Amino acid sequence: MLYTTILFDADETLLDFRAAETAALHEVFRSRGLPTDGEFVDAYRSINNGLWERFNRGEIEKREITDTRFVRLFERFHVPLDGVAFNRFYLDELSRHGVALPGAEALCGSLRDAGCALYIITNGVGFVQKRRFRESGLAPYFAGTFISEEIGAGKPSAVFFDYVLRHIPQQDKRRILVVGDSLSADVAGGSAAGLDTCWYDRTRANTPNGATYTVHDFKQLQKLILGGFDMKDLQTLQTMIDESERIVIFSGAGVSTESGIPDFRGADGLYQKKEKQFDYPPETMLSHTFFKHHPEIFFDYYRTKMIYPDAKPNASHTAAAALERKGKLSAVVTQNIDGLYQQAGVRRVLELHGSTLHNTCTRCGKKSGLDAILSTDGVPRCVCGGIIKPDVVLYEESLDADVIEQAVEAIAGADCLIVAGTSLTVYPAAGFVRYFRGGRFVLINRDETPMDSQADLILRDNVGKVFESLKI
Ligand code: CNA
Repeated sequence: MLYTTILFDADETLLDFRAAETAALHEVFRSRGLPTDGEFVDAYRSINNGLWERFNRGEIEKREITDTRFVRLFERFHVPLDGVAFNRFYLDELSRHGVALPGAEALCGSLRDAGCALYIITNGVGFVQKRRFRESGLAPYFAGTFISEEIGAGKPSAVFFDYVLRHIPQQDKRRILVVGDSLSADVAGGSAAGLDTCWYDRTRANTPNGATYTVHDFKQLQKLILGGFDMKDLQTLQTMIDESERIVIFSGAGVSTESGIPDFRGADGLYQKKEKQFDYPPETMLSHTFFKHHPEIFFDYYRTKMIYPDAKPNASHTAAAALERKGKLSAVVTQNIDGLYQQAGVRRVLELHGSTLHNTCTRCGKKSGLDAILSTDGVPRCVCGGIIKPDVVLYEESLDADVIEQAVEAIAGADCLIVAGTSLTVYPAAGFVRYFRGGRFVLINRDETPMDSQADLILRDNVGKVFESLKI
């Protein structure tokens, strides 16, 4: 479990605010002989929502919402009542309606039982939110409640989040997750405070957003928080790394997905997508025979799907560089062709499948860089007229014998083997793992692999996240 502290927004995340608001409005309007539905209630909602949005953008003070929403409504409909006093009446009624969303109590119970500390972070009126929260039955699962009115600032302001962070025991920001339904208040505020965020997109709006994660239901949220690696496993890995002197990292496409390069077989991998613009499966297009017979289609696919000149290394690559600087890494043995380890500063990278950064003329053998592919259209040609071929190992081609020898030697001599982001299904590369004889065989992968049963330690999570959490 990576996140041990969860900061939950209240309304529309755990509490059914819409139901509470509807019931309270109905009650207060009815008791004063005002309409309880139709245009009158719609107008209230639109005034109120507009004010909240302006508050979330920092344009108005919280007081302006509560002091003016009924005043504006009554002005519009010529109701001779005091809107400020009516607001107090309404809030008192609202505080009696605390209804948890279906499944919220089970979620909070499972998170608390797993050892998570839960907190409420809510924009709202102190006594109303507290009472509604008590009414909802969720209060016993929570270690604390932070309400904007009591702090003197609300989400998304830095003042609010700084206050919360100063008042919770967890001081490692990487272990804290903000969960909420509002992109402007919860996601924007949490991200600005340097926290990971989870947008609860209950209505499946699927809006582009800056959240670390998006979930649509509590099941997904529970899996996200509890399904990742355990802190105990992270500590075991940390100890293994601390005690090792000849670490080898054996990696695959999964270490680069967090840099925006899709893998082949993962959930969002190239093999899962229907390639509308291409008539052949990726394995066929990336074969030697296909390159020879259909070079135009090969280069079309290669340029569109295999080259990512703007990709930047992520924590998996920079951690390898840090281990090497400390003298603890013998080599990175990778199936990747993206050059991201070198970009992160790793010096000993054994590229089993070559690299997209290097190319060779099939006629005169002249070497060229990525530019030879990027600055041309169609089939790239050398000055001699020959076809320029990327130095990547295509299906049906053999691996470089010298690279194989070095890789096998590094793996056989390692005291810790970290296999990361690979399905371990592409041979002969995957078979090299079997040369490891040490006692620390670690697998970091989102999906299961055929060698899970042989691993001493498995962390089933995002590999970048795991490396980011280690102290190297
Ligand atoms: P693969 O078969 O696509 O498997 C990738 C594995 O990584 C899957 O099991 C995923 O579940 C897992 N995974 C994906 N993202 C993450 C993540 N963030 N954290 C943890 N696990 C994750 O890829 P392999 O490397 O095993 O297969 C070898 C092929 C893929 C080689 O020939 C490569 O050249 C080729 N490839 C390389 C790149 C690249 O260079 N970045 C990209 C795509 C494919």
